[in-house]
Amino acid sequence: MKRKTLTQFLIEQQREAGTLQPQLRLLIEVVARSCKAISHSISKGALGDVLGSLDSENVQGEVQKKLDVIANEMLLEANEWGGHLAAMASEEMETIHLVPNRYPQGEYLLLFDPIDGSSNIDVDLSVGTIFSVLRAPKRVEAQDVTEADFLQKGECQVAAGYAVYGPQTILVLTLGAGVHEFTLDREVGSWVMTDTNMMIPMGKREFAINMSNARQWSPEVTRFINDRIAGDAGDLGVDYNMRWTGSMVADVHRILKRGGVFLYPRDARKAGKVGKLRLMYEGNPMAMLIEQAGGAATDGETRIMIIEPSALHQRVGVIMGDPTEVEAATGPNSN
Ligand code: P6P
Repeated sequence: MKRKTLTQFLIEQQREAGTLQPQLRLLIEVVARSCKAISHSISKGALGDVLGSLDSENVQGEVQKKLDVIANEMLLEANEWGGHLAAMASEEMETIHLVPNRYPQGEYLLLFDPIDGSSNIDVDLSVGTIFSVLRAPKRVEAQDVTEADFLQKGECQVAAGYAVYGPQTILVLTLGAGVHEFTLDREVGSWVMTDTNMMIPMGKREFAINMSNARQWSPEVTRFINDRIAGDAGDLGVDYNMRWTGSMVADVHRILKRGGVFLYPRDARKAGKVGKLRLMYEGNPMAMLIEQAGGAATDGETRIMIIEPSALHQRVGVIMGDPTEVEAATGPNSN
């Protein structure tokens, strides 16, 4: 049977489901095209002078990889002129990026982590791009959006997705009605649907966490992990497996496909920083995808999608995946 392309899927969503406004369809197509270009740059490696770090740091205080900046520029340039966006925000930019006045303003806001797990690039391991789409507020003619307009809860997202650049290049997308997977056909240059209405396989015994942070964990997370390390000799009576790829996108994609749970919990490492991952362009979009696939996503106490943001780059603890596992790792009084 002939496989459906992303364009065909989006046209059907627009025509039949009526859930897809034209500007949002254009946004998804532009982001998907940008991910194709990013994939092409990544695959050049040392041959394309895209490896290594710059002398600069991003707003997170992290050394920027060349591809962090290249991918960020690709997403900005591709999305500026289409008239579908009012502004953009990125892990790599301290402040929001307004669509220049020479272009029409649209009704959406786009947030992204252009290269998630970028330290993997120099050693040829999987990385990803994460994106989140919010509605821009209704505003009077020529009134610019502000950073405050981006501070919307995860459940306000109208779409979310990621590209994972691994042995295949795969785009995973939700418009709020299921999770759908597209694999890049490099010969034709099309995104081809390879999975649809994805649901996380339940009851799979695999967890993803960076064990080197163990001394910083909460008692709940410590007990959760120790029970699983004890395996069939412990209270659970069954063995677990562990994976940690250093890229949230790659780990969460594995969980979507074969189950398990991902944890980057808040830890005591840095006072005031509730975790390493960022709420607006990592926690929220990945939580929307996981929940749409039948999973759960908390910060260790609260459902991520209802957290009221207070800052564009605020951090969040993340526990997401199989709901039974998430519940076991989430502290009491969670909501
Ligand atoms: P660590 C990548 O830098 C990232 O933001 C996530 O993609 C990934 O899950 C995590 O940080 C890896 O962190 O501390 O294990 O290097």
